[in-house]
Amino acid sequence: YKNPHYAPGRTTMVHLFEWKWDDIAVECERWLGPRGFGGVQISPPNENLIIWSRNRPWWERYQPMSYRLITRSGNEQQFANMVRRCNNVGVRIYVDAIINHMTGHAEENVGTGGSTANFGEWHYPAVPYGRNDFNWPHCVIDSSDYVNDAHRVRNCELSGLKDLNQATEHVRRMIVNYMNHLINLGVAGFRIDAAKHMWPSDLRIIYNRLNNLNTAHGFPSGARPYIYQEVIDLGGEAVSRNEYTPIGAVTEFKFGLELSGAFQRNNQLRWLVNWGTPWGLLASNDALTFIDNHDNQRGHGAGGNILTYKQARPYKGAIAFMLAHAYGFPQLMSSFVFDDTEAGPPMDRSGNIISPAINSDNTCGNGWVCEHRWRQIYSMVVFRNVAGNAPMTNWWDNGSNQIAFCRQGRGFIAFNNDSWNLNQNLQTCLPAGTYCDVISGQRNGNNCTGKRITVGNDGRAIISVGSNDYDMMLAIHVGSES
Ligand code: AAO
Repeated sequence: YKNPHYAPGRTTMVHLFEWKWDDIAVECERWLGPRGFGGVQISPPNENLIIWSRNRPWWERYQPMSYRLITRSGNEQQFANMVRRCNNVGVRIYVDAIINHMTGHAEENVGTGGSTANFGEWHYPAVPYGRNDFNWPHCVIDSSDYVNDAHRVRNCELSGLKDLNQATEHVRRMIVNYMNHLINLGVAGFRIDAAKHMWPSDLRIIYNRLNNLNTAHGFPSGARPYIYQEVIDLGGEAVSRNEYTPIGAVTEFKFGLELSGAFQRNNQLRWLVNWGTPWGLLASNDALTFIDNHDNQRGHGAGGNILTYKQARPYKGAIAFMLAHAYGFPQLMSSFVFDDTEAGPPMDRSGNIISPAINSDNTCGNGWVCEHRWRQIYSMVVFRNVAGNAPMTNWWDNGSNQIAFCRQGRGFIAFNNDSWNLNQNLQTCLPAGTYCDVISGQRNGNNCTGKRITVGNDGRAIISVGSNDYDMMLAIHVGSES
């Protein structure tokens, strides 16, 4: 369950938060496939409660009404079409699976597919679920439970969302049917929402009942779905992330928190010399890594001091470090613009999501940020693909916030987060030649729109990153010769 089954040479997925299926299909074909992205995490595809009383917040997608594939993002036919078209261009689809609970929102009662429920009675006819499918006695998690009561974290409601009992055979069967339906349609894996709120022993049974990935979509025979479980564990929790690594990968929330701190100069970059398990991070193979996610970029979940698109310069630095370093399985966030932390995606007055516009410089409009279309970010996806399994070597730092390292023979990167210039003769571990920095510009035929770096026969080059440069890093790799 720990292999994302990316197409050969691909390494990185992007969360296209609240995108429509038709838009994702074209994005795979015109951008993600050609640029070497490995996959897309999509918003939950199952029917959710419509919440007009809060002007259709983004979080209504986390209020399941049924497992029918019908949401603001599209219907089942559009979903199937997206998965097929993305797989055809080597881009995998990962589903955000909400299997811990059902909607518990008090004010409304109609789902995106027209289904209704009576949650006061724990009755969800469109699945169907009834009283016996939930945990009893009824209780709601309070914040102290996270510290000292694993039982309540698993068996009480997460903020009033009706808490399914995954020990029940009927519940297991409904969940497995839902997930297998998605696997048959060609998805490559799942984010398990709120995994810490379910017992690992129940999850193991559910995972083991999942089908192999669909060979008609290009997966090898016998391939298991990639499973990454959302477990927020920054330490001091009654529920530990280590309870979940035996059954799948886990979202590593410490990763983005620590890198956000470092790139905001709360910690010197030189300490990143031993980035990885010595920092208390999960084993690399177990870790789904990211800087921000859809929750903490707006103060939900493990919020607080996380870099986002709103602090673009240090954010791009942190993302570049994530992608240049060998640790973990990286995921990029692709956001819509927001000030109100509850606000849903760009929509018209009927609540239909408005598609992103694509500008001539490849960036997005219509209220979409599209971090995955920022040059400094998509170029680093290529860097990571090119670096492959090459070891990290030749760490250099200035004892402060200037660092550099190689991915032996494949790529080289330098960062300057100090308030003075970086000017050094450094080992790049690359074959001699002239390279185009993929951060300040890009290669365009024999032209380079960014800085040119000349690597000598000894692999060394003069590296300059000014403290006032637009970006704080410089990156070159095999394939960026110019
Ligand atoms: C909405 C309304 C609620 C209403 C509810 C029911 O906002 O007011 O009561 O509906 O009608 C999302 C939104 C929720 C929304 C929900 C349903 O974020 O606001 O509720 O949709 O519409 C916990 C879970 C984690 C969860 C996170 C948000 O453990 O699984 O809360 N994330 C996922 C999704 C998320 C979604 C759901 C789950 C539900 O990614 O989008 O919710 O499907 C501690 C615990 C964490 C806990 C946090 C939050 O964290 O450790 O496990 O996350 O508290 O309470 C420091 C600590 C850190 C601590 C944190 C916050 O950072 O180190 O451990 O402080 O105290």
